[in-house]
Amino acid sequence: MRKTVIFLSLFFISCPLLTLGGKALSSDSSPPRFLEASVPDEESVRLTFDKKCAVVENRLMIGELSVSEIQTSEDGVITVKTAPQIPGKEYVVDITVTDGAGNTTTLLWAFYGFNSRLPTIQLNEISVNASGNNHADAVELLCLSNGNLAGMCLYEGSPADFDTLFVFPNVEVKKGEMILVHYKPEGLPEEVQELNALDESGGKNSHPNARDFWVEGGDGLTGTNGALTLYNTPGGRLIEAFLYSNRTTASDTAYNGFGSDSFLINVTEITEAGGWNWPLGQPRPEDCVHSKGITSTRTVNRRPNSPSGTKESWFIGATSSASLGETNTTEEYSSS
Ligand SMILES: [Ca+2]
Ligand SMILES: [Ca+2]
Ligand SMILES: [Ca+2]
Repeated sequence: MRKTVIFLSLFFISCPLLTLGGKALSSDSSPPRFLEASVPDEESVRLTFDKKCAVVENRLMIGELSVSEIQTSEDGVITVKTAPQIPGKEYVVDITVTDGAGNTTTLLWAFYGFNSRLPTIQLNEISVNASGNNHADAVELLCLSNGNLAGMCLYEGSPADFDTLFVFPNVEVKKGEMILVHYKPEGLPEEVQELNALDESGGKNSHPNARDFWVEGGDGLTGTNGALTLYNTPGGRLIEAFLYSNRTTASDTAYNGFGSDSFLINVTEITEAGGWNWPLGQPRPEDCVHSKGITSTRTVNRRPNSPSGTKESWFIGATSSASLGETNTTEEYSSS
């Protein structure tokens, strides 16, 4: 008989599994192995193990959410029907399953309540490499429909390798609303997360008509080579990616030309999710948005009505054209 205890968090995908093994005595000594979990809709949670198993009596809790039904399948899927989840609220599944041969596995798995009302939204302006009196790294998002942001998240990197993860709170947004995520707060009391009015926050680059959020402990975005990814929920579905680089396959050979292990991990994960267009079919740094020429006042701007995940949808704005919280410039920077 073997017992396994696993703590898993959807928020910290990269954390190591904590596995506590017991004594192996019987012939079938392998405990059910946890494979994956997901939240298909606002009234269910799905856990997948490597073999058929059942929930041990009184060993399933999902915070204060009541459970109405548990379905198990031959291929190891356990589907739990719950009371309606609150969008964006953090819940923890605490469950012990058994394979019927005395082998059990205990799992703690954290997730955010399903949000069926995410707005259509895009990355709209990116400020990296910013410094000086009135400038700091930030990401502007544009809401293309009404909705609620709960649980949506922005990675500085991608789920497999990231510097920061910002999870948006439960807040209603309107079509046309702009959101600013600030990556280098100064720790000022006026830097507040704008859950209600749009003019609540002060702080560098805050805007009275845009919704300001601050990445706690953020130390800025990498200046020349990096990835940003927007997901519907931590570790969930990729909404959009932004990749930028000043490298080329001619200038760099390390890590397929991307120059660092982390960057290549991001590129690979985004590519597998179908999040970036590679004209030659394989990732090359020159097919990221070219970062040479970006300054505090020359930010990277999304072209209106342009598709996701291609460098053609972005351009570096002319000097002094940064427009965080406002409509993007149409004037392009020319290095010649
Ligand atoms: Ca504001
Ligand atoms: Ca950083
Ligand atoms: Ca703008």
